Amino acid sequence: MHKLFHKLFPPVLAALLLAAGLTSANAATSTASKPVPDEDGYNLWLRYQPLAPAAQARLKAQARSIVLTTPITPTTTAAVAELQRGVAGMAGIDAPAQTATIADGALVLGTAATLPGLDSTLKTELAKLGNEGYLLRAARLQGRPVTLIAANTDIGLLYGAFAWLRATAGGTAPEASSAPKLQLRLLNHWDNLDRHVERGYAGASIWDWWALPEITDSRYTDYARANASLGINGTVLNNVNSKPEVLTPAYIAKAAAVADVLRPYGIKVFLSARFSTPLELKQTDTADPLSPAVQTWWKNKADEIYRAIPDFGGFLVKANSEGQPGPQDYHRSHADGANMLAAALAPHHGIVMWRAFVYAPQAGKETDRARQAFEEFKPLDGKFASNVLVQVKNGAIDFQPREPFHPLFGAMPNTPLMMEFQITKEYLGFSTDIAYLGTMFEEVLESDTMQQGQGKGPTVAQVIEGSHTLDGKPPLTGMAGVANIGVDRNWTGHHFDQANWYAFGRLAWNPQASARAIAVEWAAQSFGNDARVIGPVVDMLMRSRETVVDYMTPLGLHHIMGTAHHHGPAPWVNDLERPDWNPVYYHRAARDGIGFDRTASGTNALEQYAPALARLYADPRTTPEKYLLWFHHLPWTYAMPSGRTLWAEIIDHYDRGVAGARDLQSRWDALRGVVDARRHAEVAQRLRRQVQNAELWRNACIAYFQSVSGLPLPNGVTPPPQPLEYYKAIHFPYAPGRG
Ligand code: GCV
Repeated sequence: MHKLFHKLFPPVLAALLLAAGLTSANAATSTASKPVPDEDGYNLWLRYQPLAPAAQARLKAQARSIVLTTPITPTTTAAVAELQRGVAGMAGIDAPAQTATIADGALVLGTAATLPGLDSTLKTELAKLGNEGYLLRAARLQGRPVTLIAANTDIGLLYGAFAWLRATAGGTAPEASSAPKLQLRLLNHWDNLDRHVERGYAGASIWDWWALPEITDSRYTDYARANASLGINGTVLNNVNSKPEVLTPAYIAKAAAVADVLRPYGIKVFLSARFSTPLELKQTDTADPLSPAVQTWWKNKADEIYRAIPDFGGFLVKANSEGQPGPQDYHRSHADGANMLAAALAPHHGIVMWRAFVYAPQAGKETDRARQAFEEFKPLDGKFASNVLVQVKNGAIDFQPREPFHPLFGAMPNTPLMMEFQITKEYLGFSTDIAYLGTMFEEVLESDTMQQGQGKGPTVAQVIEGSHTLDGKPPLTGMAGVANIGVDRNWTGHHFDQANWYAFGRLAWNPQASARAIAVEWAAQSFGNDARVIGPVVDMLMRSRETVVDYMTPLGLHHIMGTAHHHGPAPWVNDLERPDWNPVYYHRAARDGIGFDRTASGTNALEQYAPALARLYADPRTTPEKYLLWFHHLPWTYAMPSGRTLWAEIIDHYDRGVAGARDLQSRWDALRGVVDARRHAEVAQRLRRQVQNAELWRNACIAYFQSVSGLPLPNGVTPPPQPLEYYKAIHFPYAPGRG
């Protein structure tokens, strides 16, 4: 061990760092002086590669030492360790860490109370940043020029350390100060207790429930680092399609072991609770939320969980949806169910996230599926306990490549609504196709709900930030992302899917951040601060999702994917048990035209939006083209603004999609030799698959829709190379990720 390390570092901190395996000496040996080797993607955006000489010189001058002025805790230890790791990697120096002397060029971490001689302006600024914000500044302390990482709490210091490293790695000026706009920034793992991940395309679950609690994988610490670097502060460990066993003592102990690893990084553990747990465990004879025995059971269960996990976050619940049990089984409402659990958690300051993803449980009783969550939840506005959030998917159907925002946003001003995005790409090409979701999340968040009139907001981002509430009380706020993480070496299956985890985290911190700026940050950290790489990678990211929309579901088409696994085209499917599981239900293509009439002449789902928006979208001429067939059933010959017929426009989009996929491929090919060989080859393989996938979608959809429209292909369009029956015969019986 480095002697200087022991000399300058107090023994307790030294021991903590050693235990974490994150000493400066370790870090210094990592990558500093070696040529950039092939990468396997494990380090995500926390690569800390050597900077260019001028940037290195600047960094060396800013981080001659790392001075911690607050007490040594697991969290401040993690912050110092990360800074040492980053500085070692990027500048090749072993920045000594210490707790006392502030010297010229020190990187100093502290709070208003511990930073000696902090000027009053900075103190005032800091006071506004809350428990998780941070301030980064070149300043003078005790007359010495230093770089400050200041915050009000340990976790703020950790976030500040990551923010400073991010800016340093990306060659950008650090944000002067920042605080999260949402309180809950959560990953939702759809991970089963047997490690199968529902809608998971990156291998098995990282949570090894069998090995826990005695054995904790070192990957859990790296998971925590990656999430903390984005400000993610909670994780729901198990699938919303939950099992009763997860609330038994054995599994609570396992969850507690994970919580112990994540705690220093500010990440709380939550569990998905199955509503019928006490009944299924045979500890009550009903799961009725109004039964005193059931209420007592949940109260005792909450007490038991908090004894094991004192900072347990709370429950996520999927109830009366897709066969899951819930309060409606007892003729009680969603609010009755949520409030009963909330009462059990309230003494411990736990919360309930109650999902609004519901649609009629019995076949034959459905209205338009897009209407159903609103119909069930809107009447409950204001009826939920104060520690309940209603968690709403971004759109009313189900994580489609494109959906208009969910009409509940803006329609429940007396209920905290939490956004649920899907980071894993169930409907957007799994982990073979590149689709940067930052642009999709941004499109949803910046949508104008028009509750106050067209152009007057609030936007969806403002709704979830809680700025819309009628009573003016600060509500609970949050955003959840269905994780795309598994045990694949690179965590997400596709190197580019790391960008989706990254973008989710950054937008959960600030829902009004720019998807492009986030893409630039990610590219710089993941592939190197090199304009030859950043420009092309950012271009690829920014055009990728629209490309996928073009070759899968252009112009507002939706849910025409293969049955159950949701891979590949299947617009012809019409024989599933429920009408609203069939693609034909969604596209409604017939001889007369295509699209779902959700205006007053159809299901009138449009009436669930604010009047200004409903008026605008009632007319196909004033409906954004991207949502056209979501809201309107139009003749194939309908004249589009481009001058084409609708039929020709649909085909044009499918052709654009294929051209877009090929374009992604050629942009990536041009980066051979600039990006490390291993990641280049791995992405290139997947891009070949993406082009094939795009061609399959294009050909199958054109063949099918032509069979319905009976129209000839417009001049110059290449006919699908195979007859429709060929595409219909393609099956993917072992596609990954099914529920
Ligand atoms: C966890 C969709 C998915 C299911 C998922 C469900 C949900 O239907 O296909 O796998 O179940 O959404 O969000 O609950």
